[in-house]
Amino acid sequence: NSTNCPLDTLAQTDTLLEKFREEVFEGLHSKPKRLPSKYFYDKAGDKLFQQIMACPEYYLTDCELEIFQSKAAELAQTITSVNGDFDLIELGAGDATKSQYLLRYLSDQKVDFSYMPIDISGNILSVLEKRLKAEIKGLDITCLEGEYFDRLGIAARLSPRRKVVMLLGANIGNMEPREAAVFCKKLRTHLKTGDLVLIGFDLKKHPQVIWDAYNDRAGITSRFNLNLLQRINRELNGDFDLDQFVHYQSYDPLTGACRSYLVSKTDQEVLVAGQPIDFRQDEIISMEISQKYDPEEITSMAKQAGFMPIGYFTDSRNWFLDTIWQC
Ligand code: AVI
Repeated sequence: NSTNCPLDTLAQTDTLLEKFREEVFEGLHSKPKRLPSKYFYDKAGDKLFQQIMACPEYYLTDCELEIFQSKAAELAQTITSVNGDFDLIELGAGDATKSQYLLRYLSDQKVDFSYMPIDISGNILSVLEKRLKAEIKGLDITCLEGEYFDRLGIAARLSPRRKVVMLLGANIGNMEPREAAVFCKKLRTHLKTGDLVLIGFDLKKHPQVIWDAYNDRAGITSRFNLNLLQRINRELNGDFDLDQFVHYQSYDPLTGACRSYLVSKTDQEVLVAGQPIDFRQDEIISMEISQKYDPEEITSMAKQAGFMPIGYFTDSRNWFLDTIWQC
């Protein structure tokens, strides 16, 4: 656990900051300009995302919560249908809003497992660890701060037990479909025969429902996007004027791509770490994709990556799908 060693933590913070700087410059020098949405989640971004999840329009969390609350026993049954103790690894665990129901169920059933949440936000992991330890007596938990595959390698070295890897919250939707396919193949190479993955996908549905979820009336999604400019100001010595950019969201029901942009209101020059970046009026920065899928597309992605789907769990409206794949 990297939070135990101050020197390691400092070195890691330096590397993460350097990577952030590189990726921001790469994105702002691209045509069209883009910024990686994985950097939305600093302390302020974590808070804004919590607020998004509580928005009436943002159905995703409620749907997946319903699946975990009402189908914990079925999920657990599928997971334990493969023999042996296991490590339950959660990629991008956040505050474990959904997975906690599965953790509680498995603990109540006296199933032997350890929980290993992986998240890029050390801040959210320390909150999570404290809360889960208090709420689920005897839970064996090891927090791993950093990028998914780095930490997955560490998890494999920490214990020889079989792995059950969860990627919930439609996090896979924040990758371009091509990248998601590559990600699944890479995930497969980190796992052994018999290991499982449990992945949450947001499904295609009425376009208006999707569009509304990313255009909440309270404007929190807009602030969530703008917060990345604020983060660049703070961490990379930038001078973005947040009032000079506006959030714009699109959803294409043909492809399932739901995309967010920031649009420059004027011609302007912004300084980032001393370097000038020019914006024309109405020029966009592409911020995030939240891809929506058909169940058929999901099954084909699983098979192409070398997984066999062994369970499909949906909410009562069929808006969200958690699926379990076996290696
Ligand atoms: C974390 N992720 C799955 C969210 C989503 O729905 O794409 C992030 C988000 N962006 C805007 N609202 C929520």
